[in-house]
Amino acid sequence: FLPNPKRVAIVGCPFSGGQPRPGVDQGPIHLIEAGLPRQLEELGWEVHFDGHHQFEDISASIASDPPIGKLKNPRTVSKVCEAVAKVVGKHAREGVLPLTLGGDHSLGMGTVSGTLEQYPDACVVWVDAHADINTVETTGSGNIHGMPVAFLLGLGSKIEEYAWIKPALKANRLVYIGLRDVDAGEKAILREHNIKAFSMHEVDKYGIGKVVEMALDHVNPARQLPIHLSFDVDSLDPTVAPSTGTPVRGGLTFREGHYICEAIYETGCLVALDIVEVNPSLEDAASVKQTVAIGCSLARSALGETLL
Ligand code: NNH
Ligand code: MN
Ligand code: MN
Ligand code: MN
Repeated sequence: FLPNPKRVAIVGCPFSGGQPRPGVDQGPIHLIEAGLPRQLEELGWEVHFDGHHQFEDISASIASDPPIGKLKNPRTVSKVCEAVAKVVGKHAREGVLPLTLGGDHSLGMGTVSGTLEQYPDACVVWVDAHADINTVETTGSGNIHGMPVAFLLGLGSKIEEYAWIKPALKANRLVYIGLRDVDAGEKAILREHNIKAFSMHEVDKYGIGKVVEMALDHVNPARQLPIHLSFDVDSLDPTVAPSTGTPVRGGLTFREGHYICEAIYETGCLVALDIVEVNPSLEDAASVKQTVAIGCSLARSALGETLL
């Protein structure tokens, strides 16, 4: 499925409305300024990047976007994600691999929707400390970046503003790696729908090589289905990627994170990639630089770096 010639379109999404901490909207700007487009060119990719996505006036939108139930900024998140789904879908249709740079992880409902439009049988590997599967009913925070997977699966009661999402993702085409901070309501959903998850406990027990193999055996047994990799940098240990909104200790090492990306590239099935939740306004300058550099190197690994 990897495009031939190797063409990647960077979809920069300066958006933070799915969570409360300002600054995550600057993530994509820092990743680009750190030289990601040129780094990917050096790997042999033809890189399309025509500037960061311009959403209609987000601050105006958020100012007139009262909660729906518990959900915060619900209309704004929906509009932004619908626009992202269109852009990602268009790139996928044209045979260009979309690399979405967040921004917060609510964007995942847009990116995965876009992928599934072109590749209805795609599977999703969600690398995260969190399951992001709260429904309208279970969310405690009301932050929509904790909910995109529920929308993609069509779980929870429907809200009109999100009617554009066709819940095309099947529970058996989804797998998690890196979980360690999962809400009680989310655990019940994972159990009820038999969703495969490799938490840090399994990473410790089996090692990352075996975990990725088992994860792919579950969602993509013959390695013939397209793969969407949605990588939340908070899956990494906070000592590795400190500048993120909801760090949780006990996370993936530098190599474990990169190994996941390399192993998925190696399948030849990658069709879309998200790197999200880099927040350059958190922690000191050295931490920001380190986290931005890791965002870039994860993208490079997923696009073929370090394999000999
Ligand atoms: N589960 C919590 C919530 O629903 C935290 C989600 N935070 C994340 N997810 N950063 O990746 O708000
Ligand atoms: Mn383009
Ligand atoms: Mn996430
Ligand atoms: Mn997370």
